Amino acid sequence: MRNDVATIHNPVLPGFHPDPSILRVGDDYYLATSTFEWYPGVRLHHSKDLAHWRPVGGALTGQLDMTGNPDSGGVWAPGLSWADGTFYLVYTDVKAYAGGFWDTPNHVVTATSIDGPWSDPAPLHARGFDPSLFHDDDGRSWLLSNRTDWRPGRPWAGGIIIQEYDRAARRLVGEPIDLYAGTAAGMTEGPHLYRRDGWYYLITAEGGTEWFHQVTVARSRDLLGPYVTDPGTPLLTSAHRPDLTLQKAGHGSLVETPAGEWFLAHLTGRPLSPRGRCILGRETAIQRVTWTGDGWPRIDGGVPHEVVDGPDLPAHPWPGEPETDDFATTSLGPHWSTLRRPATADWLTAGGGSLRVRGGRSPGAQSGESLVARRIQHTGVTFEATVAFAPSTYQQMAGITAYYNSRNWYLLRIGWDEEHGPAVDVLSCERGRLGVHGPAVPVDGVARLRLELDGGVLRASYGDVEWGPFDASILSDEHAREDDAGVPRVWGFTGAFFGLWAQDHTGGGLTATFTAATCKPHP
Ligand code: 6LW
Repeated sequence: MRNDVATIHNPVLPGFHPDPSILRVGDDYYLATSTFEWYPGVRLHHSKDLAHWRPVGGALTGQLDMTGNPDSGGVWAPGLSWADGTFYLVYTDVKAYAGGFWDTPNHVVTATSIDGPWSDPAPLHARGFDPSLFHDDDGRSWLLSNRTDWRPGRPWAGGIIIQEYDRAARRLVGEPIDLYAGTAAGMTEGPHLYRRDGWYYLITAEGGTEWFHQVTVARSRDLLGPYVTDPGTPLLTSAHRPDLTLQKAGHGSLVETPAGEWFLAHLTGRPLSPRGRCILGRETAIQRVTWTGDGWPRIDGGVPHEVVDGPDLPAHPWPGEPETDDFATTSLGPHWSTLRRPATADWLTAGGGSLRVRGGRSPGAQSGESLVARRIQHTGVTFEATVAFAPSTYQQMAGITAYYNSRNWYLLRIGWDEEHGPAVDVLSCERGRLGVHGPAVPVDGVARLRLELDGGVLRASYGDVEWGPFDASILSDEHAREDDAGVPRVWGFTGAFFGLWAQDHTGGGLTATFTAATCKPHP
């Protein structure tokens, strides 16, 4: 380990940050990750040393309409690139993935600053997902993606395709070409293309995004191929190493420092126990890459490392996030996300020390939910907030949640029943089955509520009263996935969140007022 450089501690982006697309512009590094059914769409981070990252915030709000998107639909793997002073961001807004067909419309937005504003989206094709743009030295740009195949009896992953993209006209031209069929690992996706020493290098994700995930490299002298797979494939995997902390290693993208050092940003997951459940979702890690004499990239041992020598650059840490959000300003901090609709004043207002949330629809509505949440980034962490809410029927409730998707969550809430009037208790949902957990503790309209996560265990409390322990492992990618005869009906691609949630099933939109939301990792 060298002392003169920043040390990378993986994962660099803990909690739900999958499918990293990394980019350098000058001395600045940027990283885009998937956000699925959460707004703002596409999460962006910035670094000066690859070791320390600060959230820039999200790119897409008004450009996206995720009304009715399924759980783990929405914004899948984005591709961030840069050409002629402009950032290009391509992404899929997945409308459907179950039932054989895939509805995967791809779009591109642009901005001259990473802080935006991002342009209106220009439509691309919907032939597959995991889009990325490659800007060649001759000024031409190309869209890569996978190709999906709905035909029964065929593999759904039809390989990697490429099609020219006209930057000035903002549209695809010509026809897509089959670029790479992939290896025996299968499920070839997540393509990113790079140039080095006269070669085109195609990086793909294979083996599926779970335990058998890997990073595959192929190269060609010509952009359109043929691409030859690295004889030492894969570049990275944890498939044969269940003992490692970092699992699911795959879906990578490369970056080169100005001094010519190379790194790979990639997806990883940290299960609660070996090959167990991942409540933190799929996270982002960074590995150092070297090159063999005949020009193939290598990562030490071909496996993901938790501690990695950073680039030969001075360490550049950023100020940490405050533990307590006092909602002093009218805009939400970059750590907050909202479910299936952007944070707009018709249902959500912040400022003056509180966050006011107008009660919305049930989670199953897949639209109009009133949920503001932040990623759980540690397996030992306490989330607290004060809620003021005055329900007058069982059809109104507000409180704090540990949430995975519409079918798996816990809600410590102020609700109402005939016996107690307004009262605090816990409502849970596991694979769509609701449960109410007493005691119901009468409350005069204001309560400071607490959720404590300790590994696979969740406890709820209000004053001296405790609920639980509850099984927190249901808030995981693995439990969220539900299959029909081996075919996924619901994917689990996101991660667990803590959130502030108000529901009003009367249609009246009763408002809950939240103050002092605190998220504190355990020492
Ligand atoms: C991502 C793709 C994948 O777009 O999962 O299993 C998708 N494969 O690479 C969601 O992260």
